[in-house]
Amino acid sequence: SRSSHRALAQAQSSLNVLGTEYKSDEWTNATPRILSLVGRDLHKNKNHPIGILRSLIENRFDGLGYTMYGDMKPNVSVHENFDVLGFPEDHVGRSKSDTYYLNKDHLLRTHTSAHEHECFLTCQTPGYFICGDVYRRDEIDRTHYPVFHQMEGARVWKRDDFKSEEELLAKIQADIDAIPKTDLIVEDVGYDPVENPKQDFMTDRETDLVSQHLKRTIEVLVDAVFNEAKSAAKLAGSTEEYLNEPLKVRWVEAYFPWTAPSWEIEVWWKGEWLECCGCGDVRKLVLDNSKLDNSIAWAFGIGLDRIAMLLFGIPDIRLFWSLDKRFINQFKQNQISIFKPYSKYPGSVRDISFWLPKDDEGQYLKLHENDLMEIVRENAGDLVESVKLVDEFTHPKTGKHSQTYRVNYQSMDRNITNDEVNLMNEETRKELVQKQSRSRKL
Ligand code: FA5
Ligand code: MG
Repeated sequence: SRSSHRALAQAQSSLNVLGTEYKSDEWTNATPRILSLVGRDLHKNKNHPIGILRSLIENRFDGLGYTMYGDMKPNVSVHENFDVLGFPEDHVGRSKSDTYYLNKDHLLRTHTSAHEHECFLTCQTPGYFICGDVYRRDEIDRTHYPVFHQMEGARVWKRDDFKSEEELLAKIQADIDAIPKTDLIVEDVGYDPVENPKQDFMTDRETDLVSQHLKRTIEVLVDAVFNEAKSAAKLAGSTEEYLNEPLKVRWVEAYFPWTAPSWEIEVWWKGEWLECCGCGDVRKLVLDNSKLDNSIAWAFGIGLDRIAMLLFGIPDIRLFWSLDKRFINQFKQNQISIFKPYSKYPGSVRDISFWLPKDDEGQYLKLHENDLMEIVRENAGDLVESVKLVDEFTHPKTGKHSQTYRVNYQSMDRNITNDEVNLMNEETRKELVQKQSRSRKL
């Protein structure tokens, strides 16, 4: 059965990821199913929506001084992914419930910023882009998948390259002037000097110019991508209202441990603000430990999958991973085309209810939602469409606590049988019982 496969894999003393051996320990939680997705490299496939979106962006920045990286492996150290970027020890991103660990010192990168340090050390051009697959333990629904793709960008100015501060500022201004103009409608809140402060090592003028260069660069990216999305929708015959409106974006303040000030850009799309990219001026700590101690820089990171869903009209994020020819053959290099559904297969719903176990002190143990998601995912893989908490109950007298989750099983490519669904659901139920008795023993 699937759960005994998993038990076996976890009992193994090491994991091999893209040729590197990792000795398992109590932090190891990357499952065989997740590891089987490492190396699929959708971002390297020029005929796949993710690869097509990547090319669209990279082509737009061709000749503007950026090295394009796309081959960096997703198995990285905790040091690269968190420590070197100044993540505090207690940051939730570091927890086993959010991140896939290979062992206590290594993990599957949770963001492409894991390579910021290395790229700052080695990149020979003023800037770079990195595209890669990233991994996060998360909920299961139409827009969440444990693997998605990010594109990172960064740009550096070395003070030592200039004779004076005036010359440096003039150069950044010239670099801003060289950025193509867009006709976006932009709303910018600036930044709060207390909540989202600039850094002392940068002057006001430097902060202002570096931030302008950052924002104008991301606006070019957003303009290219979303205007392309509009053209594709029009070409496919859509006459929706939003297609005739100018594109609206807004800058909102954000927080990242390795940038200050920090922002996110949101795009007004079909009646709602869509969060698409985090960014900011790189913190001194990161520059210093990357041998850029007399430099100023910006960085951003954008998620590709949700944007590709809009661009290609893809209704469910799982489709990106489909090997069905009816999906794969619809997409061609450098072409944005609207996905034509080949069929819709019925879903099959099962509820799973359980009482939460007590610990030795008589406290009810909490099940982390991501742990439940992982069990369902391991047993059902891409046959699970969504998992939702539909009911919670605390008994008024005993204080006993119960939860009911609703699992929708549905394939993008074929009909699934009741027997199949029952089997997967039963495996999940059994594993929850095992987990419950294990946690009682702890
Ligand atoms: C980051 O990952 C930062 N590394 C971004 C960054 C880079 C900031 C450099 C500053 C400097 P965040 O977790 O917000 O930030 O993710 C960035 C983008 O990835 C989001 O805006 C969103 O578009 C996308 N994203 C995040 N989580 C998911 C998910 N579960 N599924 C799909 N896309 C996601
Ligand atoms: Mg975010």
